[in-house]
Amino acid sequence: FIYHNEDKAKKIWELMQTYQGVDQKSIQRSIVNHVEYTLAMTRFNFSDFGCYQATAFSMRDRLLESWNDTNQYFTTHNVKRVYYLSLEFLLGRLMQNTLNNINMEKNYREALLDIGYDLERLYDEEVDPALGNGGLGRLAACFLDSLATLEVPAWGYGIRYDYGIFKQVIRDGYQCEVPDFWLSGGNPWEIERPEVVYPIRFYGYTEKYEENGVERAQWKGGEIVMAKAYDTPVPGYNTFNCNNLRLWKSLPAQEFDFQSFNKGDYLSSVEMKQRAEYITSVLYPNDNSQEGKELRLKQQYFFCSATVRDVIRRFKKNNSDWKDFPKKAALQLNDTHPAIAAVEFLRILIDEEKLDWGEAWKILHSSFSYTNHTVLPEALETWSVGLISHLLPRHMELIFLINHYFMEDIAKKYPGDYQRMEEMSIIAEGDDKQVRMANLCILCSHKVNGVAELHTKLIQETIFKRFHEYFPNKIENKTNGVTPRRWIHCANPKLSDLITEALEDSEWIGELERIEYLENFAEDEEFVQKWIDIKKQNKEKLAAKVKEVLGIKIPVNALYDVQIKRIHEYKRQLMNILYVIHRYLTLKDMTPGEREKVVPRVVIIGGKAAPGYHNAKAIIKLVNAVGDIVNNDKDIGDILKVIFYPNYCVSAAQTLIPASELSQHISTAGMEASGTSNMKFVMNGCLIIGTMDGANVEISEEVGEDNMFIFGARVHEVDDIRHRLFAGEHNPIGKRLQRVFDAILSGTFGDVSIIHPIIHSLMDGKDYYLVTEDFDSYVKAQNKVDDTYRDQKKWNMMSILGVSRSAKFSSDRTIEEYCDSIWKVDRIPIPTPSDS
Ligand code: 73E
Repeated sequence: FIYHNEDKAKKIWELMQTYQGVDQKSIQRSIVNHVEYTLAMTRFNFSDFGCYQATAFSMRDRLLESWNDTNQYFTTHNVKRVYYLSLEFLLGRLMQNTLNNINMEKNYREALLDIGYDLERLYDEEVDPALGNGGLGRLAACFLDSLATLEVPAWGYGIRYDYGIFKQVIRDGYQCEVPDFWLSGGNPWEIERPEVVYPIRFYGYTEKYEENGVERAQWKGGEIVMAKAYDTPVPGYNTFNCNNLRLWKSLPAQEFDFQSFNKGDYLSSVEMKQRAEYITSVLYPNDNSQEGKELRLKQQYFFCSATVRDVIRRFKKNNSDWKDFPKKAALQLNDTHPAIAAVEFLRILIDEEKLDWGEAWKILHSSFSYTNHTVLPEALETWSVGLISHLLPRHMELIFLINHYFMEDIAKKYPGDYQRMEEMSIIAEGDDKQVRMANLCILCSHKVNGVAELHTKLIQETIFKRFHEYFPNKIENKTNGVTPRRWIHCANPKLSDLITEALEDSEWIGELERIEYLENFAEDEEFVQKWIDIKKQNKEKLAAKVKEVLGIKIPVNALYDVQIKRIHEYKRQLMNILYVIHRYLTLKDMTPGEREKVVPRVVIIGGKAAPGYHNAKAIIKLVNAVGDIVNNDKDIGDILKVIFYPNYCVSAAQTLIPASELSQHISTAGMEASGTSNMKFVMNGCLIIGTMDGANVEISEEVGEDNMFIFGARVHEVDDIRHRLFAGEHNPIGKRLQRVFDAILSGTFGDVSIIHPIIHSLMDGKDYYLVTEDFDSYVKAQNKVDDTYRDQKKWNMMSILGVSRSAKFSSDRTIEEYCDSIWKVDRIPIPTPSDS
């Protein structure tokens, strides 16, 4: 070699600098290079989409530098890493976020403008990568941003689905699902890693053998599928550090099964190949409910096995003593979906690394931890013993063993308490024995966390009560958070600039605690006027979008009232639309003069229903049907508009949230674990109407109950009320609500017979979600909203106070808490090459 390694690295860095300069020419050169040489497009005519792709490639080049250096540094310093295992990452578009994080938005905007392209238009060319259902997947994405920003060595691991969450199209008021093949135009952000592949086994059998007097087992036979890695760089805000998101795609083990080929069974060999690829083809579109299909379990194991192997390989590069593993790796399970990773890890330690049970268990237990996101019974995962034994025979044996040792401990501590043993067992007995994945996760983890204070208290006292008694320090709280980079700075750039102007620097974007100084401006007239103007501009932008998408004109001077989230009975979009109908009927009773005095409202509801969730789909139909009547009623005009916003997704949220003035978080108390959009709305100056549920409780503690519209039964009252309702002891339905039901049933909104069975159940007291019970206090809260909105000074003050008191809900705070009390990892800022 002519150069020593370091000299060589320096020389190459200098060469790279000639390519990666931050001046206009360098940026332009790299973009045009990609137009001609990566995309092979002609410079005489490339579309906005072509320009978007080339720009993304040029940005990826930059990211790769810091990404490579970061990983190199972490490896040579043998640092502890966090691994966030999640079946879902709801990333949203990457270009704007990336430019902001690497502080190059201005440079790119100017460079592009100079060659005739508008950066904002390019943002809209990007497909929204939607590899998640809702809050759980979006939380994972916010965590990635905060981990990188806080310079924590961390990798996300997940699945590279060919099809993300379906696109929602509304036909005749009904939801239709259209596949989302998000990769059709290529994905310029990812790097394929053909060299990072692992064989993954399914089915087969276990073989027992003896080795040095010890009985050992080996898993054999079955089918092999390959897992191939795809990496997406995750840059932090205002740091050179760049983390990684590694997603796995399934591939056949070999192109052709030559044996069947030679036997003349060509078609079945191709079928095998397709079966392998099928594993990572589609994201299951259920939020907060389990789909117990074999393919889902296959996805889970496939991704967990590849991930665990990858983590172990990285560990072994620098370490030889297994006892050090927990000092080098912390694996976080995002709900129970990746639970099988724990068993796979144990299997590798015992069967392949030949550790004894005690050692292996200790290593597993000190490195794994688990987040619970829901108490809804239909979402708590169980898998039948039969299915696991068939698909993963060795894992089933290990689960039985884990359970056996645990049951021995319980029997020792509580002799004769069979009820307790039954409750705590991983196995639910019965004709069709089930594995309770949450129990498995709790046992395998040193820490378990809930996602908001109320939720954590609930899991400690209800679903995990016995575990909390037995492991009193295990279950703790980590209130969710959201990244202010995407949810203020990118989504609401004008608000971001105003905050920066008021605080006289932009550091709040990376340290949200600083935003509290905004409180000083809550009554500053000049500031408040700017605040109002920004909201108005955001509303105009949304109104234009609604016009473009739905052809409906919505007034800008109305109160924008928004509920956007997955459609679920517990989230009570039904209560929202019932109230809207009540409002409509009340308006119809009024004289034109009276109507003029009513606060005009635009009610927007958006969200996807799981394709098999009949009642949720019925609610969507009702909202659309109500919109059809109300929006075309000449008596009503602009005083009330009802919009079902189709295909709600991350990029839609980025337009909707900054334009909202009131947002609804109205789940039945105790049912929404946390909610995270509530936090985003507050950060964008929107007021909340909500129940004392999930993180709403903490939001009310921070911003003050007076600055929110809180209503409804409290969590400790819910069980009794429900019991009363179902026992037929319910109060008669109030007059207002009865009138609403009558209007629906008599066809005021056309044929909405799909919702009739739900309405009839409510009238019969079969009201599991307490819609009828909470309706009156909801109406009261809504009246208070109107009264407050009339006092614009007060409203704006509440809005500004909300933003200035939202710091707790930054995911940076959440991640710091995970780092300190669960992962025990340090912040590792890496030096930029020019420093070294
Ligand atoms: O309250 C939200 C919470 O904010 C909760 O419903 C959601 O997780 C968010 C982030 O913590 C959630 N999603 C799921 N469980 N909880 C879930 C369950 C099964 C499949 C997909 C998602």
